[in-house]
Amino acid sequence: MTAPVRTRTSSELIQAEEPVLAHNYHPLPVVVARAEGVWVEDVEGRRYLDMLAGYSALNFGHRHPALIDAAHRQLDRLTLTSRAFHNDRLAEFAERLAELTGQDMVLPMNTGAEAVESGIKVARKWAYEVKGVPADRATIVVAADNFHGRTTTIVGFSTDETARSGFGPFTPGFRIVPYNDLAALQAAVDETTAAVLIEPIQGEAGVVVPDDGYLTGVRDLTRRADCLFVADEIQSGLGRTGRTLAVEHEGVVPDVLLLGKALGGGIVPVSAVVGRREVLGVLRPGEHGSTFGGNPLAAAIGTAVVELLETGEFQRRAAESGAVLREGLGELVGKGVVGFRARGLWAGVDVDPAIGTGREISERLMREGVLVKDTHGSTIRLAPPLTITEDELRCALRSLEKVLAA
Ligand code: IF1
Repeated sequence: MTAPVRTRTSSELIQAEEPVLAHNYHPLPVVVARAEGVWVEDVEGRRYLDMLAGYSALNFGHRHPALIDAAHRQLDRLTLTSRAFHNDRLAEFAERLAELTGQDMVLPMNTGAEAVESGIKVARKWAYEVKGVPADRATIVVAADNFHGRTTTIVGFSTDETARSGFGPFTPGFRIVPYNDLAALQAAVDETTAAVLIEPIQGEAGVVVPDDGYLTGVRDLTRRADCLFVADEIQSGLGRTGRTLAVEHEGVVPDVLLLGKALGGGIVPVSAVVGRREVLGVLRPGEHGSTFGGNPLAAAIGTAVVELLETGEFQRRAAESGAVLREGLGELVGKGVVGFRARGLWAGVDVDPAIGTGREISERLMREGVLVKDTHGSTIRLAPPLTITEDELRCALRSLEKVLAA
């Protein structure tokens, strides 16, 4: 008779990880065991408001019924074929995603970094085959303080020493300019430029919202320079800022969109490069691929995610609840908050360092039953599921006020 499975306590589980799990994170001391909607529960049954939502991968909340149902139905039919064969889910996913984003073609991948890497490869191939850049001379312009993922090529053009030191040598062909600076961008673009790759709002940098007109400027500048505007909407997209895509705040249509995180509904990794036919059309059989990219389970869940976004309900809630969030944060300025940036249900909150570091604030909030993540210094990020109610949002803001006043 097998020994009864003794459920280990939170602290036992945290200790058990230590010798066997790579220490590439420093998680808050909370061990989540179950979740629903905006609420998570730890091993001992304590409940927390999840104000991080998996770094915006849980836009629809934990285990949204429509998404779980789509996953269950597909699990009982087919999960993986590889793309050596067709599957009966991928066409609809690609059609619905292209329509939702106003683009022509979809390249399905899995993680955000894979979508970024695939976008870099496609932009370079477009530069050589369509723009006529000499072989191996293509350049891509990125912004300082960017975050696009953790592969060696991507960290090679990061300006965050923690993310890149010790991982060289790096991939050449990238130019870094200050974010939100059109003159600097203009100076960096030339006949070798394949693309400008930027986040419409910089997430890890602390939810940095560029000046009105910046995205329009990038659009105009890249069109005049005959290079691609590649928008990384992996975190800012899919309802987070109150619109389907953050670029919609300026009515800008990039040549290529990179999507991920919430595209998988918080269930499986789903990402995609979505773009114009002239760009994604450069790929021919055998030139790019992925074991899991476009798998039927991912496509079924991705289609259910697109269906939720087609209603406009989540974008509307992010815009309406986002107004409550902005108002609540405004009332905390001068009471421990020294500044904040917000768009939709996404905010970077700069706390007075005298009160504590972002990590210390996160730990105090955890003890109040609210889970957040610090970014840098004394900035914390707020990005709850878009399903959060205004009462739950006010509850989280009251906890923040209490922690700041302590
Ligand atoms: C970590 C935050 C960091 C992203 C944008 C691509 C990716 C991300 C705009 C890559 C991923 C995640 C990665 C995770 C923490 C989180 C994050 F900003 F969202 F908080 F790090 F900056 N483009 N962001 O934000 O997507 O490969 O992870 O699926 O690495 O610690 P991925």
